[in-house]
Amino acid sequence: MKIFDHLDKIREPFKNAVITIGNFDGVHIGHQALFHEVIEKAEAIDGTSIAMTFEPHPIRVLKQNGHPPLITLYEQKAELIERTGIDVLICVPFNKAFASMSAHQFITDLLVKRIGMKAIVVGKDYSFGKNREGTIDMMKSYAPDYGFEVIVANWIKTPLGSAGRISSTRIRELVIDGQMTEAEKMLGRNYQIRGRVVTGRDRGGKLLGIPTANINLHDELCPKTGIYAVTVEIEDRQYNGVANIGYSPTFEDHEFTVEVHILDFNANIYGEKIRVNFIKRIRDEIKFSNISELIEQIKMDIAAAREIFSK
Ligand code: RBF
Ligand code: MG
Repeated sequence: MKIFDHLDKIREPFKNAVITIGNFDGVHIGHQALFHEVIEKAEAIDGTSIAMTFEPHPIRVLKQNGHPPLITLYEQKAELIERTGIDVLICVPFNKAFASMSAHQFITDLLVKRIGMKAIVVGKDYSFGKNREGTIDMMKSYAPDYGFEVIVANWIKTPLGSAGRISSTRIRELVIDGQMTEAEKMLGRNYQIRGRVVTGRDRGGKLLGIPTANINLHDELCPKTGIYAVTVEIEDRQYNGVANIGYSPTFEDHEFTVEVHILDFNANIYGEKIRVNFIKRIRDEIKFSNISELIEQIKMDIAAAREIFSK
């Protein structure tokens, strides 16, 4: 996949460009279906499949008071889009100037002239441009004169047993609620966080005999506090683990941490970038009256996780 991180880097229109446009936070199965329609159409017209997204996420630029944490930061989003088989990712640096572009200019100058759009794939609720004034009908009204086709994709069916339609908002709610199995169905993969291993309180290994790798999260969505069965990716290897997210209420410092104990592992990984995939929530955090009870419980968590992984 070729990535264009600035519009000026697009020197000439792409051959028979088929495009879809969105924030694609989460690259969930609904987004993936759009990408597959783009790829299919591109194949049919011997064209180029293109995804256009924005960085930073527009809500970060346009919202005055904070914004929801993201399911996928840019690096992971680009990786996931690449995995779908899309030829080109156009990542528009988003700022207020770009946001003020009219829907007309967006279609004619950017999509048609610069990119060479021959077809656009949109979801049923698609709107775009300044104040979301661009609609599917507007897009369709330009199509004959500017020589492109508008393909409105149907919603894909919600996975078995889950309610409502698939959306980034719904997935955020599920993750915040610790419903990782439900989130997994809509993402088409496990929810993942990434971070560098930082120095913790140096208590897990020394005091409890259960060392943990602590990671700092930035803009990423954090699952509900509690204990989880996870897998951990370090460079090209994957391990099983148990994660604890929360305040370790047994202790007095009440510091929020995201930490993972990696099973059957004892290398020093300070400073390394790791990825943690959430498989299943095991329980809430508990305030224990003494450390040996905490250790006993963590040993049971490890056994519970091993049971989950053996399935
Ligand atoms: N700390 C608590 O105070 N209560 C808990 O229920 C708790 N559960 C944990 C479960 C696992 C699997 C792990 C790895 C840690 C847990 N901790 C808990 C955090 C523990 O206190 C922490 O790792 C050490 O204090 C090191 O900072
Ligand atoms: Mg630790």
